[in-house]
Amino acid sequence: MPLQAEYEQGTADWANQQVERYEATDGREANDLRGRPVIILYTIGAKSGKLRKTPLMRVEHDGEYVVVASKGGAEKNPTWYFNLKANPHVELRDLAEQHDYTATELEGEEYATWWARALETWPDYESYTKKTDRTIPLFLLTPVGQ
Ligand code: F42
Repeated sequence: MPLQAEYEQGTADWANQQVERYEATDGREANDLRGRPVIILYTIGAKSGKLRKTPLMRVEHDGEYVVVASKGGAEKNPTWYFNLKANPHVELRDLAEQHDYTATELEGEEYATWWARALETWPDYESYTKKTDRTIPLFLLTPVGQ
């Protein structure tokens, strides 16, 4: 069941522009960051209840995805982290495919397994861990009703 809420843009213009181009071309354009694959995550705002659209690196394995709440190693988690905690029903667009998923925050061995997969997509994540004391959250997105 697709998310039903009014879309409200975030405050990162470059991210908003990437979302617009990605959606307008079914992922044929604006589908990467420095040549590495990008997906679009759709969440419901924890406070606003608005639909939020966030481009993130594509980390996928056997039909499941992980999204990495790195925000470039910033001191605090990105706000979409709080959206996922409050509303684990999300949508993810991978090029022309858009489906519903349930988000679960990872820890322990599962975290380590998926962290290694995330580094394959975007090695810079490792350097982000040196910029912040927080453990960069990972969310596993498991398909709903596919
Ligand atoms: N960010 C990552 O964290 N990981 C990635 O892998 C990643 C890849 C990536 C690839 C391409 C690209 O263009 C951007 C990429 N980014 C990546 C950046 C990502 O798209 C986000 O810009 C970044 O993670 C910051 O997310 P954010 O949710 O903090 O967005 C800010 C910029 C924002 O829009 N803030 C809004 C604002 O008004 O300040 C609020 C957005 C929001 O969701 N508000 C919630 C609500 O209720 O609506 C409030 C939630 C709360 O409880 O505070």
